[in-house]
Amino acid sequence: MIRIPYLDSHTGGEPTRLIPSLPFDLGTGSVADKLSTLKTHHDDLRRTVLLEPRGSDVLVGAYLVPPADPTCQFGVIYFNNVGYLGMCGHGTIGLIASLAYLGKIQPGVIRVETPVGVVEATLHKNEADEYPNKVSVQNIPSYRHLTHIPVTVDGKTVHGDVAYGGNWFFLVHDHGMDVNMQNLEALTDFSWRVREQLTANGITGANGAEIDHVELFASTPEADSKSFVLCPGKAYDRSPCGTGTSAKLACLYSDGKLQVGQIWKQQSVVGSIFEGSIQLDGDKIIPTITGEAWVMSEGTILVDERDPFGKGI
Ligand code: PYC
Repeated sequence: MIRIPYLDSHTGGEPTRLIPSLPFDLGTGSVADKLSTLKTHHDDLRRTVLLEPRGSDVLVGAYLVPPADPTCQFGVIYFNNVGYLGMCGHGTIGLIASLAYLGKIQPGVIRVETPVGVVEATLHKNEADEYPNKVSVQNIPSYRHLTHIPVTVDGKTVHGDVAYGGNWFFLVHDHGMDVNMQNLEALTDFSWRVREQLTANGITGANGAEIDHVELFASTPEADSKSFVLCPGKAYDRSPCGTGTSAKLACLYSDGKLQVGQIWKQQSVVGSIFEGSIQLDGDKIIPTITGEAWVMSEGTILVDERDPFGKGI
């Protein structure tokens, strides 16, 4: 029997399953190198941790790995039901709150190496006795790559911006759909078809990068904006999506609609809110995303070698 300890949290409704130690060694390279070893040699662990019957398409996983960058305390690799993420905002908030729960960190600044760069998390002090769970994540430089790109789905043409916030996003405003929980099936279907059209029409991020997240925006009286975010494996993000909010902030800045130091409140389709703000880095922005995470389950994954579905369906 293989035993793998885990700790589950959620950030604004979006779960993160933290694997604090891997059952094998990934060498001494950068976190990007470790990701490439995982992809080539250990992808069955991703499937074991996340897929049914043990997990579900909604879960995002986080492997805690040693950083190569000497300025970082931790390294992390995020993964989902279909592969790996460059960065994950809700996941980093969940990771930091989970490390606080485990007693591994105190309030303050924690530098984390991801496959796409170093992010700086601030764990805020808590008034109560419980573990601190409010976290701000200073993300990697983010930017808009393409503006107002038309995409036609079933004869209806919508327009979207292509932007990077640690993952690649297509951000659509003129979809005309209700962004609410009663409309999840239609939102999922439409976003998926937008994504298919991006692929069919060769619309990509920089250097041909696949755009694997679609965001549909709407207005709300409870925040500056509300969004539905479809993730690469067809699950929707229950949180406002940290990397998606970073992409949104990059577009707002490029449009002259967001200034340095201004707070932007982004609400998810389930109602949770992240606060975002920006600093500048040349013609890119450095977004900071703030949210809260709650630990909700801890245990041990058991993999019985005889189980035909022990490594996922
Ligand atoms: O919060 O960045 C995020 C994220 C990406 C995919 C799911 N959540």
